[in-house]
Parts: sequence; structure tokens; C-alpha cells
Amino acid sequence: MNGMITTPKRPTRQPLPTALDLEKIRDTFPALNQLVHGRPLIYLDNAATSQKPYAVLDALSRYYSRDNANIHRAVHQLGERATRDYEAARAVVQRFLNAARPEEIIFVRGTTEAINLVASSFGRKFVHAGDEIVISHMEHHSNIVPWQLLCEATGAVLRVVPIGERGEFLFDEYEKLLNPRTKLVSIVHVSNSLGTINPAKQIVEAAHRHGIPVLLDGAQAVPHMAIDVRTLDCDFYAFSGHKVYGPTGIGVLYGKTELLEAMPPYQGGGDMIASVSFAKTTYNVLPYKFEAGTPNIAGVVGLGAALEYVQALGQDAIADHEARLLRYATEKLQGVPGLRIIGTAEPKAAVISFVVDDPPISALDLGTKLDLKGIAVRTGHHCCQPVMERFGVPATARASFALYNTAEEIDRLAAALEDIVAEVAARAKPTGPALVDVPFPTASAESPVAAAAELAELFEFLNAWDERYQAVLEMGDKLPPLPAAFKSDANRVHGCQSTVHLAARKRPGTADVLEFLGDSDADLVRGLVAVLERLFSGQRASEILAFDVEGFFHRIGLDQHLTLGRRNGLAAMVQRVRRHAAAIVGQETAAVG
Ligand code: 7TS
Repeated sequence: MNGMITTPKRPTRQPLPTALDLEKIRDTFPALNQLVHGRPLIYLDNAATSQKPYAVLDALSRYYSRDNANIHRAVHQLGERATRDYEAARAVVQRFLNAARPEEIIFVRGTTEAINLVASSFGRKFVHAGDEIVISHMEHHSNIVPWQLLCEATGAVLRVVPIGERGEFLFDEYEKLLNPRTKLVSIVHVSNSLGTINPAKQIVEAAHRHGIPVLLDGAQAVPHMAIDVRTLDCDFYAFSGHKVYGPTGIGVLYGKTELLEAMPPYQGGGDMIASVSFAKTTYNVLPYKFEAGTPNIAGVVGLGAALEYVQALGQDAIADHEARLLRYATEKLQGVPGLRIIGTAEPKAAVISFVVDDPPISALDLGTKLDLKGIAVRTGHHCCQPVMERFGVPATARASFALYNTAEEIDRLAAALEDIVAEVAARAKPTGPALVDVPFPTASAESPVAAAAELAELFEFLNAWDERYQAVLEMGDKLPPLPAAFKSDANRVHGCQSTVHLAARKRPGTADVLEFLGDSDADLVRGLVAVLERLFSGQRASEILAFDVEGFFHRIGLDQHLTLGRRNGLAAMVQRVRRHAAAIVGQETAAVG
């Protein structure tokens, strides 16, 4: 188990001049003070979600322990207090964004729901067949898929602004896409996968010259810079509370009054109506028209506390500190042999996506190895598959910084990466043998059940996840590399974040024995391939199909430690093996029948 709040405090060296008192600030974020795999946590996954200060935790606790009541309907004290705090938080958000009116602030679950609200409501009213919606190539999936759904429903067309080599927004290409059919522009303010800060004001101005409204996805902008929706003059602005030190499950859609007034309700229910009869229902005024049902009251109160916390520290001081962190980290990471940063546009927020090309180390392995050193980064496609495809990589590792990160943490990240690169380079493998030499693995035991019992014995002997992880890696290390001829498209297993190939055959001279070989560019996945080979290769197809493989992974505790993406990848490999087994069983049945 990971240690919770057990470490003596790590000194917070501040070699970068900063107006923030980092030592004091870090004390107000309890989650930062813990051991992970026996090392002090270095949390660099802030673009996914940030940690929470006591100011937010206390506000949540105060609401639930003292003021908990439903809002807008109670005549009693608690209801009045809850309503007052909820609406006070709306005023905090209004000031935070410099919106003209509190009614322009709609509370939603997060950025994703804010964009879906606009796609659904604005889309229903204003978008028709042949119309166009403009997004960019660097959008998060939550600013792609809602528009694709709208296009499918209406016959509208999605147009995509390309991005350049450095991950920059190609403004000229954007302007070329604007035309009388364009009904909305929806662009990310700061990219979560590249860090690019887009020229939001100019994007809005160009669209407005054509009378086109603009939505800005501010999920990654709000934590890093002061936002003024009136200076930007955007029509909609969306952000999530949890990325700006607030609670999960709460976010904001800002919209200009005249647009929100013109849009139909998003969801029907309590609080969003003026009157209901079976003949006709009339809707409540803004913002309640868009806030059906009991909202996330505690979340709203917590979000208000988070934004006040950020403003009290000073958004300029935070931006300045993060800019120094970004410069320092960029310099340090560029010094790691074989490491390549993806996304080098100017200006950029404190987000660094990177890959290691030489020796090739998959993003998944980088993330897993860093985790074992107590360093939390994100790996994968970051919900930006088109960005990965644009840069020709399956995934990146991403370090994303927050106001509480320090230069010392960056030193430790760089040192950890150097160690990982050196360790992998030291055991670089020769290229695979010629095809004719390849021995398909024979059965490791009498049956899959017997093989599983042997594996379970090994894993049950190892208690901690890092020991089991090492055992899986060692098994992967012993896998012979897959010959290039087997790395065909047909053998590629899709659904994994890393590149995985699996080649199978019926063993010559047998009726129903399946043998297979696999490989992956990620050490952990290669280990999982080795586990599957030990379990199944050389076994009878019918026994493979009868074996409860999910139950086995649960029993040895692997499934709890794999992320959803990795579990999906493992499931895809298992499915491929089962498909080959089913094909053999099918042939057998066909032959018999
Ligand atoms: N837009 C951007 C630019 C984002 O980065 C994210 C979340 C979203 C929208 C969706 O926000 P949600 O709060 O509604 O989920 N980005 C990430 C990330 O980079 N890693 O995990 C979540």
C-alpha cells in the first residue's frame, strides 16, 4: 500500500526566483505530502487534475457538516444558507472570468458537459444540414465528439484547422475555413497534449468578422492564466473546477446573455421551469433555465473557494512561477539522452509532452517506471488521438505543472529519466532471428489451468505491486524478439496504447494445439504477452476457450494495478488469442461435421 502522509517533509528548494512562498503553499495541499512506492510523491499530472488545498477541502466539509440543504426552494435556515453560498460562488466565478452578469455563469459537471450543452442546445436551434462547425486538430476528444454527434444528427459538416510542426495553430488556414456556412467555431484555448496557447482573441475577432460565435475550451487555460471573457469577447467559455484546484464534478459554461436567451433548454427537470402544465411548460430565466435538477451544491461552493484561493495567491504570480518552471523543465528534459519534446510552439503553458526515441522506450514504460520512483506523469494519447496521429506517435508521456511544483522536483524528474534511459540502453536487445529459426513456445504445463496454478504460486509469493511488476518485466525480458516478418498489419493487436503484435498458428501435426508469439514496444506489455504465452501457447484450443482468464488476472492481482487503458489492451490481446483458438475449434468442428 502507498504510504499516506507519513513522510518527513522534503525541503522545498527554490532556486527559481518566485513571488510564491512554495514551502507554505505546499503545506496547504495535504495530498502532496505522502510516499508513493516508498518515495516522496512528485505530482506532475496536473493537466489531468490538480491537488486540492485545505481552503477547498474545508469549504466542502463546512457545507456538508453545517449548511447541507437543497437550494432555491427551502424556506428554512439551512436552505437559505446553502442558496446564499451557491449564488455567492456564482458571483465569484463571474468576477473570476470578468463576465458582465452572474446569469451568464451556468454550473455544469465540467468542460465536457459545457461543450455538450452548447452542441445540443445551440446546435438544435441554429445548426442545419450543410452548415459547418470549425474546430482544430489539437482538440481534446470532448471538443470533437459532441460536434461529430451534432453533425451526424443534422447533416452539418466538421471542418478542422490544421496544426504546424511545433504544434502551433495555423491561423491562415483557420481564416480560409470561415465562410457563410460556418455556424460556430469551437477551439481549445490551451492544448492539454502540446501546451500550445492559442491566439484566442484573434481567433474570436476573425470569426466575428463573419458574424460567427466562438466557444473557447478553457479547461487548461484557467489554471494557468487570468481569463477575461469580455476582453476575449468569446461567446462561450468552458472550464472544469478540478483542474483549477477545485472539486471534481463541477465546471462552468460562460455564455453571452443574448445567445443563452436564444437557446432552448439542455435538460428538463426541476428548477429550470417557470410553470408546468400538461398543455404547456414555460422555462425559468437564466441561468436556471440550464440548471435542471439539484445541482452539485458542494462542488459549486468548493469551486468558489478554489477560485478565491487562486486569486488570493495572485494569478500573475502563478503564471510567472509556472513560466519559470516550464523554461527550467524544458532545458532539463532536453538534456536527457534520446528524449524528444512534442509541442514546442510559442507561447506555451507549463505542459511538456515527450517521447524517448533512442533507445526506444514506450510512453507506457516511461510512466510506469517513473511511478515506481514516486513521480506521477500521464502517458497515453491524452484524449487527443488526432494530435498523436499528426506527430506519428502512438502516445507520449506528459509532465504538467501546477503552482505548487518546484525546481527540485524537475531535477528529480530529469535524473529519474536519465536513469531509466541508461538502464534500458544497457539491456538493449539484438534484432530478431530469421523467420525459419523461430521456435513457437511449447506448453509450459499440462493445461492452462496447471500453467495458471504455477504462475499464481509465483505471484502470490510476491506481495507488493512493485515486486509483481518486476516479475512481469523479467518474464517480458526473456521473450525472444518477434521477427520483423511477423510484425504485419494482420498480426497487429489494436486497442492497446503501445504497439503489439501477436502471431499464431496451429502446431503442425496436431489437430487442435494453438501456438503463438507476441511482442510489444512497451516492457510491461511484453511482460503481459509472456504471461499469456506461459498460460496458453502450446495448449489445446478448446481448453484455452474454456479458461477463465479474467478470473486469473484478478486472482494474481494484476488487474487492480493496470489502468483502464492497459486493461483494455490486455483484453484485446486475450481476445486475439481466443479468436485464434476459436478458429481452430471451428475448423475442427467443420472437419468433424
Ligand atoms: N478540454 C481539455 C483541453 C482538456 O484538457 C480536458 C481534460 C477536457 C476538455 C475535458 O475536461 P473534463 O473535466 O470535462 O474531463 N483533459 C485531461 C487530460 O489532459 N488528462 O486527463 C484529462
